[in-house]
Amino acid sequence: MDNSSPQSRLIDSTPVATKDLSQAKKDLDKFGFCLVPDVLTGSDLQEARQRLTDQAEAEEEQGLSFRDGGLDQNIYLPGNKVNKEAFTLENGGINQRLWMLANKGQCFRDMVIHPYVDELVGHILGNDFILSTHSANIAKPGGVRMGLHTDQWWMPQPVKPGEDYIRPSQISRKASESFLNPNTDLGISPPVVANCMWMLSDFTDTNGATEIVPGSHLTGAHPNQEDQSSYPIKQALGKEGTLMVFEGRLWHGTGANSGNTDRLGVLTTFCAPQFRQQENQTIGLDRSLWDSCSDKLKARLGFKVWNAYGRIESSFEEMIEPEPDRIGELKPSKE
Ligand SMILES: O=C(O)CCC(=O)C(=O)O
Repeated sequence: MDNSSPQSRLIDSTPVATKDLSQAKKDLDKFGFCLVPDVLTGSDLQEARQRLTDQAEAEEEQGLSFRDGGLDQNIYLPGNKVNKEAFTLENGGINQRLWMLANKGQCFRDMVIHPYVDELVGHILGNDFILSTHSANIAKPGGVRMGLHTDQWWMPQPVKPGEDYIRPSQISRKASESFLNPNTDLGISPPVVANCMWMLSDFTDTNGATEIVPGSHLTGAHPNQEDQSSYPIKQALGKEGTLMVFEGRLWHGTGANSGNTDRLGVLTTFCAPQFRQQENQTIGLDRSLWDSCSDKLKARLGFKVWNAYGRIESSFEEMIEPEPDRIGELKPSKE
């Protein structure tokens, strides 16, 4: 293979799960992801699994369930508009997604501030990262491949000085030419997102373990959404309790579940503090939880001001409040 082609950076193997965090960081650098076994064990694992399955059942019962991964789901309407009605069991959805887990259990809030997250996500993003999405994906029997994508599909590609570029707000999930076949002589974009997959059940090659392409994070390219048949796709396999951390440029997606058990995964996705969170954690946080949130959790949720970004009034503010004093239209007392 041509050594300068993006494909030459792909690696035909996966890292061995390790509790040695310095090795895990090397794996992140080399493969784009790492696997840490037994991060959740015993009652912690049991509690997280129970909380997730109870919440999932209740959301289904109450008509709140979001389902994707169905073979016959009619996701697009004419004109490429997303069909909002498609994401239900009745309309062919299989995998159950749960959103805004910060509101749905202490065990989920604990994941956001876990020391391994500080270490491994911090290795990718530096210390001040914030929560982008906290969701679960229960990959159920019959669910199909999600398809490879990156978690920073919106990140502008490097350009030559003066060269035309895709206007940042026009970047689309369907990668265009400069994303599919980038000129890597210009360098590649750094990771600005990092994702944690908490395996609350075993992840196997039949129950939908996450598909990944090792080394794809260094290609500068994004995967083609139309045809992925030539990519050397592997799966991130692990025992229950394993934490997989992967960086935002890695090509990945949910695998097909051809087995007969649910694959329980929680995805805690972080971004650097200058980027927009996918779920609006600051507006979305259940206000009754505020007093019990540690400063560290508040910071991760996005309440901490970063270099004057995210503030409301004074740029010296360090932490914003969920119900801040707002200064409205004022008039001087003597007019
Ligand atoms: O469920 C998985 O294995 C990965 C999910 C994913 O890539 C996504 O939701 O963007």
